[in-house]
Amino acid sequence: MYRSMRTVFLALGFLLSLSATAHVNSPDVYYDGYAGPYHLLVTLRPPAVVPGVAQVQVRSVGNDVDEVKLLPLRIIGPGAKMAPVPDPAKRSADDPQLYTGSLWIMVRGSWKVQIQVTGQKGAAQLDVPLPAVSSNSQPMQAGLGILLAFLGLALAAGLIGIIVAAVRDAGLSAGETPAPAQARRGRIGFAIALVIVAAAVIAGNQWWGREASANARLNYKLPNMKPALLGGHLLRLRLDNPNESEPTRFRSEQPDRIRLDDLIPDHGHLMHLFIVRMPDMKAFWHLHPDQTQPGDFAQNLPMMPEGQYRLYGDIVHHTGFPETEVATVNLPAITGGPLNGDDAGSLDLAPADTIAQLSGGYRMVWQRDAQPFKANQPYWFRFRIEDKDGKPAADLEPYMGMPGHAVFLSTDGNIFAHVHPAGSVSMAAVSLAEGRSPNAEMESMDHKSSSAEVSFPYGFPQSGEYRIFVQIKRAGKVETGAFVAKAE
Ligand SMILES: [Cu+2]
Repeated sequence: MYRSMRTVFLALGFLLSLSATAHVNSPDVYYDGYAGPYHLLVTLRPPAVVPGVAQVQVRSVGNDVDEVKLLPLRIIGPGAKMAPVPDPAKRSADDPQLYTGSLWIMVRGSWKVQIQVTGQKGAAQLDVPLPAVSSNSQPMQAGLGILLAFLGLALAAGLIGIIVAAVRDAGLSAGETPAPAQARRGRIGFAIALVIVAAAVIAGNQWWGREASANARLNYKLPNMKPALLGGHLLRLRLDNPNESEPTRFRSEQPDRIRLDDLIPDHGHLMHLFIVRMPDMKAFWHLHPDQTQPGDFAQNLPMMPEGQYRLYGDIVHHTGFPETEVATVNLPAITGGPLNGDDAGSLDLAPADTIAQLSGGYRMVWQRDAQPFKANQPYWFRFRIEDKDGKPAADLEPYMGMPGHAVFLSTDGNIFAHVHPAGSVSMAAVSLAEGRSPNAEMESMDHKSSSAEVSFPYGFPQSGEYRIFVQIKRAGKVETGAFVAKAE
C-alpha cells in the first residue's frame, strides 16, 4: 500500500485550573537591570484580576539611591506617552535599599512599569515590562453578600414606605388618622411602588449578571497548541488563541480574538519551543520552529526516545505581550536528525543537586547556600562553569545574544518559566518598553562573556519540587545542566 506521508494526530490533555501568561502559572516578573548607573533588582506582581493593583518591589543593589518613583504605562500605542504623575515608592524602615509601591492597572494587556530613580549620580529610569491579565474572578464573600442583601432589602422597603406615606399621609395633620379614601390611595401607592421597586431590583440583577459573565469570559485561558507528527519526524504545531484581545467598549459585542499574525521575534526567533520528557524530565530540548503561516509552526525533531512529552512554546505579540502555548504529546521513538542553528538539548540529563557534568570534563556548579528557597521571594540563581581542573571556564560565548538561558519547571510540569540573566520578562518586550525595535536587546548585548558565571533572577511562585535547566555556550557548543530545587 502506498503511503507518501503519514499524519499522526496526537492526543493531548492539558487542563490547568490556574493560568497565567508569559510562562505558565508563574506570573510575577523578576528583573535585574540598570536605571542609568543604578543597579536594581525589580519584582512586579501583577494583579490577579484587572482592574487591580500590581505590587512593585525595587531593591537597590548599591547604596546610592535616594528616591524611587513608579509609573505604569502601556508598552506601545498612544498610552505609552500619556504619562500620569508617578507615585513615590516607600522606602523600607528596616532595609533602606528596599522600596515598595503599588500601582493600579486598569486595562488588560501589555504594560510596563517605569521606575524613576534619583540618587547620588543624578536621575535615571528603567522600564520593566508587565503583562497584565485577569486570571480569575473573585466571588463575593458569603458574609458580605448576606449583609448587602439585607441592607438592599431595607432600602427597598424604606423606599416603598416613603412612597406610601407620601400619597396617604402627606395631607394629614399630626395625629390625624387617614380617611378611607386616603387609605385606598395608600394601598394603590403601595402596589405601584412595589411593582416599580421589584422591576428595578430584577433589572439590576440581570445587568449585574451580564457584567459578571462578561468578566468571567475575559479571564485568561492558557492557550493549548495542537501538535501533529508528520512523516515520523516533523512536528507541526497549530497555535491556539482562546483569549480576547483588548477589552471592547461594549462587552456584549462580539470581541476579537488575540491575533496570531502579529508575532515578533524574541532573541532572534518567533518561537522558543521547550520539550521535556515526562515524568523523569531527563530529556530536554530548546528548539526554534519555523512559522509556515500565521499560527502554524513546524520543527524537525532530533532523535528522541518514545514517551510522553510536555511542550512549551514561547511567543511574543507585536505589543510585547508574551504567551506560552502548551501541549502534552505521546511520541513514538523518533530517529530524527542532527540539531542545528540555535537548537540544543540532551536526551539523557541526570539532575544534580549542585554539580552538573558537561562535556569534556567541564562542570556547571550551582552557587547556592544551604538555605531552603521560599516561595514568592526573589533570588539570584548563580551558576559557575569550570574546567576539568576546577578553574573558571575561559571560553564561554553568548548563546542567542545572552550569557545563558534557564527554564524553571515544576516536576508536575504545571509551572514553567523561561528566564534570562536580565530576568523573567520577554527580551523583545524589554526592547519595546525602552522604545527600541524588538530585537535591539540582542544587538546591543555585549558579545563576549568575560565571566565564567551566569546568574538568573527568579522566584518560585509556589512551594514544591522544581527542575532548573541551565543552558550556556562554550567552545561553539550549547551545554545543558539540570538541577533539582525545592521551594517551601
Ligand atoms: Cu532564552
